[in-house]
Parts: sequence; C-alpha cells; structure tokens
Amino acid sequence: MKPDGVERGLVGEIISRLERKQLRIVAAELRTIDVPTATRHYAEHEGKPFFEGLVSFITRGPAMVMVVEGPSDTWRVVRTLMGTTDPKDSPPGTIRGDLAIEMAQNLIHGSDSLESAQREIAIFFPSLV
Ligand code: D4T
Repeated sequence: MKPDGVERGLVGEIISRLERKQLRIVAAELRTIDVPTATRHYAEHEGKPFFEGLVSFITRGPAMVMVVEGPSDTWRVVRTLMGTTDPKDSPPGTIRGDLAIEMAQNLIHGSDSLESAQREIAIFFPSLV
C-alpha cells in the first residue's frame, strides 16, 4: 500500500479486500521506504518523465509493505483486485476503481509476474527468501 493509502486511512479497507478474497498475509510492516530502495524497486522506470515524482511520492511517508499468499498465481489475483494503473480506467469493484482517481496516487502496488514478486520480496523482506 502506497503512502496515499496510509495517509487516507485506507489500510484496513484494502487489507480487508485482500483477506475477503482469501489471501493470507505472510509479512507486513508500516515502513517509510528510502530513496535507494525506491530507485531499486522502480529501476524499470528510471529515466522516464514521471520517475522523480514517483520516487518522491513513494518515499514521502510510511507505506504498508506486505507479502500475501494464496493457492496459486497470487500476483495475478492481486493485480485483478487492484485494477488498472490509471484509476480513471479501472472498473468499479477494484481497489483503484473504487478508491483512487489519479495515476500518480493510485494507492497500491502489486508485482506483475512471479519473477517480479520474487525480486520485490527480496528487496523488501530479504529474510523471507
Ligand atoms: P505499480 O508498479 O506502482 O504497482 O503500478 P503499475 O504496475 O500498475 O504500473 P507501472 O509499473 O506502469 O507504473 C508505476 C507507477 O508509476 C506511476 N505512473 C505510471 C505515473 O505516475 N505516470 C505514468 O505515466 C505511468 C505509466 C503509477 C504507477
């Protein structure tokens, strides 16, 4: 959950949606992400026009960093619950479709493949790997 979700008091709402889907929380910490970690996490976007804004947004206050587990393809389950990157295109019923309106403050990140999940868990919860 990105800092806007924490600031807006949506931590419970968003965790509740994940839990109602039957995903299980295996790690969670309220943590202010530092700039080197944010840069590593978003390495694929380095050099893009929105990169600096993205890093300053993601580091501006505590994020709720989590690992969740499900029976299979959990990254895909979470991405479906999240909705599309731009909340304006995200359908009602999704986290972004119901609760966000701007792309630069879209409440939640989710790994977009098994490989990304492995990479990102290693960044944020190295002891789990
Ligand atoms: P994240 O990675 O934050 O879960 O979002 P997505 O996986 O849905 O989308 P992304 O990696 O393409 O974008 C990362 C992050 O950058 C913001 N963003 C993106 C932005 O502010 N302007 C843009 O033009 C794009 C493409 C939103 C999400």
